[in-house]
Amino acid sequence: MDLSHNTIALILGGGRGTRLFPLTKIRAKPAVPLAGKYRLIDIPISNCINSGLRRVFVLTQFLSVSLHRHLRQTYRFDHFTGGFVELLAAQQTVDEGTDWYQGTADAVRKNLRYIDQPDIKYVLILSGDQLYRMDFRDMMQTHIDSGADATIAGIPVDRKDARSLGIMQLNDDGRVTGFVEKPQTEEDIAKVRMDPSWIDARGIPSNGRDCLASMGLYIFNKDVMVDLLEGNTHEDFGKEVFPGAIDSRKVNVHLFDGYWEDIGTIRAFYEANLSLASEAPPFQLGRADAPIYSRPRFLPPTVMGDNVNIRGSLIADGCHIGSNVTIENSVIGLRTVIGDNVTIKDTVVMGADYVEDDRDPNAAEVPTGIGAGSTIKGAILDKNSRVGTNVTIVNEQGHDSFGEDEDLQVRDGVSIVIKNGSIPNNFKF
Ligand code: ADQ
Ligand code: ADP
Repeated sequence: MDLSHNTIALILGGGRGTRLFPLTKIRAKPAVPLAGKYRLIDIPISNCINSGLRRVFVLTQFLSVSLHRHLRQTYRFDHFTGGFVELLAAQQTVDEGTDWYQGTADAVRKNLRYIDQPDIKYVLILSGDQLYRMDFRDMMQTHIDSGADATIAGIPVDRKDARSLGIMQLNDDGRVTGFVEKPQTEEDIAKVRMDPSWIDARGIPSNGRDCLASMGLYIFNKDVMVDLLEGNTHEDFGKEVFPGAIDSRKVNVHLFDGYWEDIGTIRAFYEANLSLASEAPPFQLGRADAPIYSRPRFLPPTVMGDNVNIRGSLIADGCHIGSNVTIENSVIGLRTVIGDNVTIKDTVVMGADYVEDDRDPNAAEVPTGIGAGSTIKGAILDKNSRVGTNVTIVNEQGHDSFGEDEDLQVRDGVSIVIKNGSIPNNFKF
Protein backbone atom coordinates (compact mmCIF):
# COMPACT_ATOMS: atom_id res chain seq x y z
CA MET A 1 0.00 0.00 0.00
CA ASP A 2 1.60 3.23 -1.15
CA LEU A 3 -0.01 6.50 -0.08
CA SER A 4 2.76 8.71 -1.38
CA HIS A 5 1.29 9.58 -4.78
CA ASN A 6 -2.47 9.42 -4.80
CA THR A 7 -3.43 10.56 -1.29
CA ILE A 8 -3.40 13.92 0.41
CA ALA A 9 -3.90 14.54 4.12
CA LEU A 10 -5.78 17.50 5.56
CA ILE A 11 -5.29 18.15 9.24
CA LEU A 12 -8.02 20.22 10.86
CA GLY A 13 -6.09 22.59 13.01
CA GLY A 14 -8.87 24.03 15.10
CA GLY A 15 -11.74 26.45 15.14
CA ARG A 16 -11.87 29.49 17.38
CA GLY A 17 -9.83 27.67 20.00
CA THR A 18 -12.21 28.26 22.88
CA ARG A 19 -11.89 24.79 24.40
CA LEU A 20 -8.14 25.05 24.90
CA PHE A 21 -8.24 28.69 25.95
CA PRO A 22 -6.03 30.26 27.39
CA LEU A 23 -3.38 28.02 25.80
CA THR A 24 -4.70 29.26 22.45
CA LYS A 25 -4.87 32.89 23.54
CA ILE A 26 -1.84 33.91 21.48
CA ARG A 27 -1.11 30.88 19.35
CA ALA A 28 -2.88 28.56 16.93
CA LYS A 29 -4.04 25.30 18.47
CA PRO A 30 -1.69 23.03 16.47
CA ALA A 31 1.24 24.95 17.99
CA VAL A 32 0.27 24.15 21.60
CA PRO A 33 3.25 22.38 23.23
CA LEU A 34 2.78 18.73 24.22
CA ALA A 35 4.82 16.42 26.47
CA GLY A 36 7.66 18.86 27.08
CA LYS A 37 9.12 19.04 23.58
CA TYR A 38 6.47 18.37 20.95
CA ARG A 39 3.51 20.31 19.62
CA LEU A 40 -0.01 18.99 19.03
CA ILE A 41 0.50 19.03 15.28
CA ASP A 42 3.45 16.63 15.55
CA ILE A 43 1.08 13.74 16.34
CA PRO A 44 -0.99 13.67 13.14
CA ILE A 45 1.98 14.64 10.96
CA SER A 46 4.11 11.85 12.47
CA ASN A 47 1.30 9.38 11.81
CA CYS A 48 1.23 10.54 8.18
CA ILE A 49 4.99 10.22 7.74
CA ASN A 50 5.07 6.80 9.40
CA SER A 51 2.31 5.71 7.00
CA GLY A 52 4.32 6.84 3.97
CA LEU A 53 2.11 9.87 3.37
CA ARG A 54 4.05 13.04 2.76
CA ARG A 55 1.61 15.47 1.23
CA VAL A 56 -0.01 17.27 4.12
CA PHE A 57 -2.06 20.45 4.47
CA VAL A 58 -2.76 21.90 7.89
CA LEU A 59 -5.95 24.00 8.07
CA THR A 60 -5.81 26.69 10.70
CA GLN A 61 -7.57 29.95 11.47
CA PHE A 62 -4.57 32.19 11.77
CA LEU A 63 -1.47 32.45 9.70
CA SER A 64 0.50 31.79 12.83
CA VAL A 65 4.15 32.68 12.70
CA SER A 66 5.22 30.20 15.36
CA LEU A 67 3.31 27.33 13.77
CA HIS A 68 4.69 28.16 10.38
CA ARG A 69 8.21 28.27 11.77
CA HIS A 70 7.79 24.95 13.52
CA LEU A 71 6.51 23.23 10.37
CA ARG A 72 9.15 24.78 8.18
CA GLN A 73 12.02 23.85 10.48
CA THR A 74 10.78 20.35 11.24
CA TYR A 75 9.18 18.79 8.18
CA ARG A 76 11.64 19.15 5.35
CA PHE A 77 11.35 16.45 2.73
CA ASP A 78 13.89 16.06 0.02
CA HIS A 79 12.47 17.18 -3.29
CA PHE A 80 12.54 13.74 -4.90
CA THR A 81 9.69 12.64 -2.61
CA GLY A 82 7.46 15.56 -3.61
CA GLY A 83 6.54 15.85 0.06
CA PHE A 84 5.33 19.00 1.82
CA VAL A 85 3.57 20.17 4.95
CA GLU A 86 1.77 23.40 4.22
CA LEU A 87 -0.44 25.72 6.21
CA LEU A 88 -3.76 26.89 4.81
CA ALA A 89 -5.03 29.70 6.98
CA ALA A 90 -8.66 30.86 7.01
CA GLN A 91 -7.71 34.49 6.98
CA GLN A 92 -6.06 33.99 3.59
CA THR A 93 -9.02 32.57 1.71
CA VAL A 94 -10.67 34.83 -0.81
CA ASP A 95 -14.20 33.49 -0.44
CA GLU A 96 -16.81 36.02 0.43
CA GLY A 97 -18.28 36.07 3.92
CA THR A 98 -16.42 35.77 7.14
CA ASP A 99 -12.72 35.13 7.50
CA TRP A 100 -13.28 32.14 9.74
CA TYR A 101 -13.78 28.54 8.79
CA GLN A 102 -17.31 27.89 10.00
CA GLY A 103 -16.69 24.24 10.81
CA THR A 104 -14.74 21.21 9.67
CA ALA A 105 -16.55 20.73 6.35
CA ASP A 106 -16.50 24.45 5.64
CA ALA A 107 -12.73 24.49 6.25
CA VAL A 108 -12.24 21.72 3.68
CA ARG A 109 -14.65 23.31 1.20
CA LYS A 110 -12.80 26.62 1.30
CA ASN A 111 -9.62 24.79 0.26
CA LEU A 112 -10.98 22.44 -2.38
CA ARG A 113 -8.89 24.09 -5.06
CA TYR A 114 -5.73 22.80 -3.41
CA ILE A 115 -7.05 19.26 -3.14
CA ASP A 116 -8.84 18.88 -6.43
CA GLN A 117 -5.70 17.92 -8.35
CA PRO A 118 -5.77 15.27 -11.08
CA ASP A 119 -3.30 12.90 -9.41
CA ILE A 120 -5.11 12.88 -6.07
CA LYS A 121 -7.54 10.00 -5.68
CA TYR A 122 -8.07 9.92 -1.93
CA VAL A 123 -8.30 12.53 0.80
CA LEU A 124 -7.49 11.68 4.40
CA ILE A 125 -9.03 14.08 6.90
CA LEU A 126 -7.49 14.19 10.36
CA SER A 127 -8.15 15.95 13.61
CA GLY A 128 -5.43 18.16 15.01
CA ASP A 129 -6.00 17.52 18.69
CA GLN A 130 -5.86 13.81 19.30
CA LEU A 131 -3.20 11.55 20.77
CA TYR A 132 -2.96 8.17 19.03
CA ARG A 133 -0.83 6.15 16.68
CA MET A 134 -2.36 4.70 13.54
CA ASP A 135 -0.97 3.28 10.33
CA PHE A 136 -3.23 4.92 7.76
CA ARG A 137 -2.21 2.26 5.24
CA ASP A 138 -4.37 -0.22 7.20
CA MET A 139 -7.30 2.19 7.03
CA MET A 140 -6.76 2.69 3.30
CA GLN A 141 -6.70 -1.08 2.82
CA THR A 142 -10.09 -1.33 4.53
CA HIS A 143 -11.37 1.51 2.39
CA ILE A 144 -10.26 -0.07 -0.88
CA ASP A 145 -11.31 -3.62 0.05
CA SER A 146 -14.84 -2.50 0.89
CA GLY A 147 -15.23 -0.33 -2.21
CA ALA A 148 -16.62 2.47 -0.05
CA ASP A 149 -17.06 6.10 -1.04
CA ALA A 150 -15.86 7.16 2.38
CA THR A 151 -14.43 5.37 5.41
CA ILE A 152 -14.62 6.58 8.99
CA ALA A 153 -12.20 5.31 11.66
CA GLY A 154 -14.35 3.87 14.46
CA ILE A 155 -13.60 2.85 18.02
CA PRO A 156 -15.87 1.04 20.52
CA VAL A 157 -16.86 3.22 23.50
CA ASP A 158 -19.26 2.96 26.42
CA ARG A 159 -22.39 5.05 26.84
CA LYS A 160 -20.72 7.61 29.09
CA ASP A 161 -18.25 8.57 26.34
CA ALA A 162 -20.85 8.31 23.58
CA ARG A 163 -22.34 11.69 24.49
CA SER A 164 -19.29 13.62 23.34
CA LEU A 165 -18.70 11.75 20.08
CA GLY A 166 -20.32 10.94 16.75
CA ILE A 167 -21.95 7.50 17.15
CA MET A 168 -22.48 5.13 14.25
CA GLN A 169 -24.67 2.16 13.58
CA LEU A 170 -23.38 -0.43 11.14
CA ASN A 171 -24.87 -3.32 9.24
CA ASP A 172 -23.18 -6.72 9.00
CA ASP A 173 -21.00 -5.62 6.09
CA GLY A 174 -19.56 -2.72 8.08
CA ARG A 175 -21.59 -0.12 6.20
CA VAL A 176 -22.76 2.86 8.24
CA THR A 177 -26.57 2.91 8.38
CA GLY A 178 -27.03 5.44 11.19
CA PHE A 179 -24.99 8.41 12.42
CA VAL A 180 -25.90 10.63 15.37
CA GLU A 181 -23.50 13.40 16.37
CA LYS A 182 -23.11 13.54 20.17
CA PRO A 183 -26.35 11.81 21.22
CA GLN A 184 -27.44 13.36 24.52
CA THR A 185 -30.29 11.13 25.64
CA GLU A 186 -30.52 7.40 26.31
CA GLU A 187 -33.20 7.31 23.61
CA ASP A 188 -30.88 8.79 21.00
CA ILE A 189 -28.10 6.42 22.01
CA ALA A 190 -30.46 3.46 21.81
CA LYS A 191 -31.18 4.35 18.18
CA VAL A 192 -27.56 3.74 17.17
CA ARG A 193 -26.22 1.33 19.77
CA MET A 194 -24.58 -1.85 18.54
CA ASP A 195 -24.91 -5.36 19.79
CA PRO A 196 -21.62 -6.01 21.67
CA SER A 197 -21.44 -9.41 19.97
CA TRP A 198 -21.06 -7.58 16.63
CA ILE A 199 -17.90 -5.95 18.01
CA ASP A 200 -16.62 -9.22 19.53
CA ALA A 201 -17.20 -11.01 16.23
CA ARG A 202 -14.75 -8.63 14.57
CA GLY A 203 -11.92 -9.59 16.88
CA ILE A 204 -12.20 -6.67 19.30
CA PRO A 205 -13.27 -7.53 22.86
CA SER A 206 -16.31 -5.32 23.48
CA ASN A 207 -15.89 -5.39 27.29
CA GLY A 208 -19.30 -3.84 27.83
CA ARG A 209 -18.86 -1.20 25.14
CA ASP A 210 -21.92 -1.10 22.94
CA CYS A 211 -21.39 2.06 20.91
CA LEU A 212 -19.11 2.68 17.93
CA ALA A 213 -17.69 6.18 17.87
CA SER A 214 -16.30 8.11 14.96
CA MET A 215 -12.71 9.08 15.69
CA GLY A 216 -13.07 12.11 13.44
CA LEU A 217 -10.62 10.55 10.92
CA TYR A 218 -11.99 10.03 7.42
CA ILE A 219 -10.84 8.75 4.05
CA PHE A 220 -12.87 10.02 1.09
CA ASN A 221 -12.65 9.20 -2.57
CA LYS A 222 -11.76 12.69 -3.71
CA ASP A 223 -14.53 13.00 -6.30
CA VAL A 224 -17.13 11.97 -3.76
CA MET A 225 -15.85 14.50 -1.27
CA VAL A 226 -15.93 17.32 -3.79
CA ASP A 227 -19.46 16.28 -4.69
CA LEU A 228 -20.58 16.21 -1.05
CA LEU A 229 -19.18 19.64 -0.26
CA GLU A 230 -19.92 21.65 -3.38
CA GLY A 231 -23.22 23.41 -3.84
CA ASN A 232 -24.31 23.36 -0.19
CA THR A 233 -23.47 25.07 3.08
CA HIS A 234 -22.90 22.06 5.35
CA GLU A 235 -20.54 23.24 8.05
CA ASP A 236 -19.50 20.06 9.87
CA PHE A 237 -18.70 16.50 8.85
CA GLY A 238 -20.17 15.04 12.02
CA LYS A 239 -23.28 17.19 12.28
CA GLU A 240 -24.30 17.44 8.64
CA VAL A 241 -22.16 15.77 5.99
CA PHE A 242 -22.22 12.18 7.30
CA PRO A 243 -25.81 12.09 8.59
CA GLY A 244 -26.83 13.35 5.12
CA ALA A 245 -24.52 11.07 3.12
CA ILE A 246 -25.06 7.63 4.59
CA ASP A 247 -28.19 6.85 2.56
CA SER A 248 -26.91 7.88 -0.84
CA ARG A 249 -23.22 6.99 -0.43
CA LYS A 250 -21.43 3.91 0.75
CA VAL A 251 -19.83 4.97 4.04
CA ASN A 252 -17.91 2.24 5.84
CA VAL A 253 -15.93 1.91 9.04
CA HIS A 254 -12.34 0.99 9.77
CA LEU A 255 -12.26 -0.48 13.27
CA PHE A 256 -9.52 0.56 15.66
CA ASP A 257 -8.97 -0.41 19.27
CA GLY A 258 -5.64 1.09 20.33
CA TYR A 259 -4.91 4.08 22.57
CA TRP A 260 -6.80 7.13 21.33
CA GLU A 261 -7.59 10.32 23.22
CA ASP A 262 -9.22 13.52 22.11
CA ILE A 263 -7.11 16.17 23.86
CA GLY A 264 -9.02 19.22 22.70
CA THR A 265 -10.10 20.45 26.15
CA ILE A 266 -7.95 21.73 29.01
CA ARG A 267 -8.86 18.80 31.26
CA ALA A 268 -8.19 16.17 28.59
CA PHE A 269 -4.99 17.89 27.47
CA TYR A 270 -3.73 18.12 31.06
CA GLU A 271 -4.54 14.50 31.85
CA ALA A 272 -3.02 13.20 28.62
CA ASN A 273 0.24 15.04 29.37
CA LEU A 274 0.33 13.59 32.88
CA SER A 275 -0.46 10.11 31.62
CA LEU A 276 2.56 10.36 29.29
CA ALA A 277 4.62 11.21 32.36
CA SER A 278 3.31 8.30 34.40
CA GLU A 279 5.43 5.29 35.23
CA ALA A 280 3.47 3.13 32.80
CA PRO A 281 2.43 5.49 30.01
CA PRO A 282 -0.46 4.26 27.87
CA PHE A 283 1.15 5.82 24.79
CA GLN A 284 4.81 5.56 23.77
CA LEU A 285 6.17 8.72 22.19
CA GLY A 286 9.36 7.05 21.04
CA ARG A 287 8.36 3.75 19.52
CA ALA A 288 11.23 2.80 17.23
CA ASP A 289 9.11 1.71 14.27
CA ALA A 290 6.81 4.73 14.40
CA PRO A 291 8.33 7.60 16.38
CA ILE A 292 6.67 10.93 17.06
CA TYR A 293 8.80 13.59 15.40
CA SER A 294 9.47 17.13 16.43
CA ARG A 295 11.89 19.90 15.68
CA PRO A 296 15.49 18.81 16.29
CA ARG A 297 17.13 21.16 18.75
CA PHE A 298 20.71 21.39 19.87
CA LEU A 299 20.19 21.69 23.58
CA PRO A 300 22.54 20.49 26.31
CA PRO A 301 21.40 17.74 28.68
CA THR A 302 19.45 18.74 31.78
CA VAL A 303 21.55 19.67 34.82
CA MET A 304 20.44 18.82 38.36
CA GLY A 305 21.65 19.77 41.84
CA ASP A 306 21.77 17.61 44.98
CA ASN A 307 18.91 15.70 46.45
CA VAL A 308 16.57 15.88 43.50
CA ASN A 309 13.71 13.40 43.68
CA ILE A 310 11.87 12.72 40.46
CA ARG A 311 9.09 10.20 40.11
CA GLY A 312 6.86 9.43 37.13
CA SER A 313 7.87 12.51 35.15
CA LEU A 314 9.17 13.63 31.76
CA ILE A 315 12.16 15.98 31.87
CA ALA A 316 13.03 17.59 28.53
CA ASP A 317 16.44 18.85 27.40
CA GLY A 318 18.17 22.01 28.48
CA CYS A 319 16.65 22.33 31.98
CA HIS A 320 18.40 23.61 35.11
CA ILE A 321 17.05 21.99 38.24
CA GLY A 322 18.32 23.20 41.64
CA SER A 323 18.88 21.24 44.86
CA ASN A 324 16.31 19.74 47.22
CA VAL A 325 13.71 19.57 44.49
CA THR A 326 10.82 17.13 44.28
CA ILE A 327 9.08 16.51 40.97
CA GLU A 328 6.22 14.04 40.85
CA ASN A 329 3.91 13.05 38.03
CA SER A 330 4.82 16.12 36.00
CA VAL A 331 6.10 17.23 32.62
CA ILE A 332 9.09 19.60 32.66
CA GLY A 333 9.49 21.19 29.23
CA LEU A 334 12.54 22.43 27.34
CA ARG A 335 14.85 24.93 29.07
CA THR A 336 12.88 25.04 32.33
CA VAL A 337 14.79 26.66 35.20
CA ILE A 338 13.81 25.42 38.66
CA GLY A 339 15.27 26.97 41.83
CA ASP A 340 16.23 25.22 45.09
CA ASN A 341 13.65 23.78 47.49
CA VAL A 342 10.89 23.56 44.91
CA THR A 343 8.08 21.00 44.86
CA ILE A 344 6.18 20.31 41.64
CA LYS A 345 3.35 17.78 41.50
CA ASP A 346 0.79 16.86 38.86
CA THR A 347 1.89 19.80 36.77
CA VAL A 348 2.70 20.47 33.12
CA VAL A 349 5.54 22.97 32.75
CA MET A 350 5.91 23.84 29.08
CA GLY A 351 9.37 25.34 29.33
CA ALA A 352 10.89 28.38 27.69
CA ASP A 353 12.01 29.54 24.28
CA TYR A 354 15.22 31.01 25.65
CA VAL A 355 17.39 30.83 28.74
CA GLU A 356 17.71 34.15 30.52
CA ASP A 357 21.08 35.46 31.55
CA ASP A 358 20.75 36.45 35.21
CA ARG A 359 23.63 38.92 34.85
CA ASP A 360 21.57 40.97 32.42
CA PRO A 361 20.91 44.35 34.13
CA ASN A 362 17.65 44.65 32.18
CA ALA A 363 16.37 41.24 33.30
CA ALA A 364 12.81 41.11 34.60
CA GLU A 365 12.39 40.95 38.37
CA VAL A 366 10.94 37.47 38.12
CA PRO A 367 12.96 35.31 35.71
CA THR A 368 11.44 32.58 33.55
CA GLY A 369 10.95 29.27 35.32
CA ILE A 370 10.08 28.54 38.94
CA GLY A 371 11.75 30.46 41.76
CA ALA A 372 13.30 28.93 44.90
CA GLY A 373 10.97 27.75 47.66
CA SER A 374 7.87 27.47 45.46
CA THR A 375 5.25 24.72 45.48
CA ILE A 376 3.14 24.04 42.39
CA LYS A 377 0.41 21.43 42.21
CA GLY A 378 -2.30 20.68 39.64
CA ALA A 379 -1.21 23.35 37.19
CA ILE A 380 -0.14 24.12 33.64
CA LEU A 381 2.66 26.68 33.33
CA ASP A 382 2.63 27.85 29.74
CA LYS A 383 5.82 28.77 27.82
CA ASN A 384 8.09 31.51 29.12
CA SER A 385 6.04 31.92 32.27
CA ARG A 386 7.68 33.38 35.36
CA VAL A 387 6.91 32.07 38.80
CA GLY A 388 8.65 34.00 41.58
CA THR A 389 10.25 32.74 44.79
CA ASN A 390 8.18 31.23 47.63
CA VAL A 391 5.07 31.06 45.47
CA THR A 392 2.36 28.53 46.21
CA ILE A 393 -0.06 27.50 43.47
CA VAL A 394 -2.16 24.62 44.78
CA ASN A 395 -5.69 26.04 44.65
CA GLU A 396 -6.75 24.26 47.82
CA GLN A 397 -10.02 26.18 47.94
CA GLY A 398 -10.91 24.91 44.48
CA HIS A 399 -11.49 28.35 42.92
CA ASP A 400 -12.76 27.79 39.45
CA SER A 401 -12.35 31.02 37.60
CA PHE A 402 -10.34 34.14 36.99
CA GLY A 403 -10.67 36.80 34.33
CA GLU A 404 -9.49 36.03 30.81
CA ASP A 405 -6.82 38.70 31.03
CA GLU A 406 -5.22 37.49 34.25
CA ASP A 407 -1.80 35.81 34.21
CA LEU A 408 -3.18 33.03 36.43
CA GLN A 409 -6.47 31.46 35.39
CA VAL A 410 -8.38 28.30 36.28
CA ARG A 411 -10.00 26.11 33.63
CA ASP A 412 -11.57 22.70 34.24
CA GLY A 413 -10.06 22.80 37.75
CA VAL A 414 -6.51 23.27 36.43
CA SER A 415 -4.55 26.40 37.43
CA ILE A 416 -2.91 27.91 34.35
CA VAL A 417 -0.17 30.50 34.20
CA ILE A 418 -0.52 31.88 30.69
CA LYS A 419 2.28 32.20 28.13
CA ASN A 420 4.71 34.96 29.23
CA GLY A 421 2.65 35.32 32.44
CA SER A 422 4.35 36.41 35.64
CA ILE A 423 3.51 35.45 39.23
CA PRO A 424 5.14 37.72 41.85
CA ASN A 425 7.32 36.49 44.72
CA ASN A 426 5.42 35.15 47.77
CA PHE A 427 2.12 34.88 45.89
CA LYS A 428 -0.21 32.27 47.44
CA PHE A 429 -3.12 30.59 45.68
P1 ADQ B 1 -15.48 17.25 17.69
O1 ADQ B 1 -14.10 16.94 18.16
O2 ADQ B 1 -16.42 17.87 18.63
O3 ADQ B 1 -16.15 15.95 17.02
P2 ADQ B 1 -14.94 19.42 15.94
O4 ADQ B 1 -15.07 20.47 16.95
O5 ADQ B 1 -15.63 19.60 14.65
O6 ADQ B 1 -15.46 18.07 16.38
O7 ADQ B 1 -13.38 19.17 15.70
C1 ADQ B 1 -12.81 18.22 14.85
C2 ADQ B 1 -11.42 18.70 14.49
O8 ADQ B 1 -11.52 19.78 13.60
C3 ADQ B 1 -10.60 19.23 15.67
O9 ADQ B 1 -9.25 18.93 15.47
C4 ADQ B 1 -10.82 20.71 15.60
O10 ADQ B 1 -9.75 21.40 16.16
C5 ADQ B 1 -10.92 20.94 14.13
N1 ADQ B 1 -11.79 22.05 13.77
C6 ADQ B 1 -12.99 22.36 14.30
N2 ADQ B 1 -13.51 23.44 13.71
C7 ADQ B 1 -12.60 23.84 12.80
C8 ADQ B 1 -12.53 24.93 11.90
N3 ADQ B 1 -13.53 25.80 11.82
N4 ADQ B 1 -11.43 25.06 11.13
C9 ADQ B 1 -10.42 24.18 11.21
N5 ADQ B 1 -10.42 23.13 12.04
C10 ADQ B 1 -11.50 22.95 12.82
C11 ADQ B 1 -15.56 15.33 15.87
C12 ADQ B 1 -16.62 14.60 15.07
C13 ADQ B 1 -17.23 13.48 15.91
C14 ADQ B 1 -16.12 12.57 16.37
C15 ADQ B 1 -15.07 13.37 17.13
C16 ADQ B 1 -13.89 12.52 17.52
O11 ADQ B 1 -17.62 15.52 14.66
O12 ADQ B 1 -18.19 12.77 15.16
O13 ADQ B 1 -16.64 11.55 17.21
O14 ADQ B 1 -14.57 14.42 16.31
O15 ADQ B 1 -13.01 13.30 18.29
P1 ADP C 1 4.70 29.19 21.02
O1 ADP C 1 5.17 28.01 21.75
O2 ADP C 1 3.81 30.01 21.89
O3 ADP C 1 4.07 28.89 19.72
P2 ADP C 1 6.85 30.44 19.48
O4 ADP C 1 7.25 29.25 18.72
O5 ADP C 1 6.21 31.60 18.78
O6 ADP C 1 5.99 30.09 20.78
O7 ADP C 1 8.17 30.93 20.11
C1 ADP C 1 8.18 32.12 20.81
C2 ADP C 1 9.51 32.79 20.69
O8 ADP C 1 10.54 31.97 20.20
C3 ADP C 1 9.43 33.90 19.75
O9 ADP C 1 8.92 35.05 20.39
C4 ADP C 1 10.85 34.08 19.33
O10 ADP C 1 11.49 35.01 20.15
C5 ADP C 1 11.53 32.77 19.57
N1 ADP C 1 12.02 32.11 18.36
C6 ADP C 1 12.33 30.80 18.27
N2 ADP C 1 12.80 30.49 17.04
C7 ADP C 1 12.79 31.61 16.30
C8 ADP C 1 13.12 31.93 14.95
N3 ADP C 1 13.60 31.03 14.11
N4 ADP C 1 12.93 33.20 14.53
C9 ADP C 1 12.44 34.10 15.38
N5 ADP C 1 12.11 33.87 16.65
C10 ADP C 1 12.27 32.65 17.13
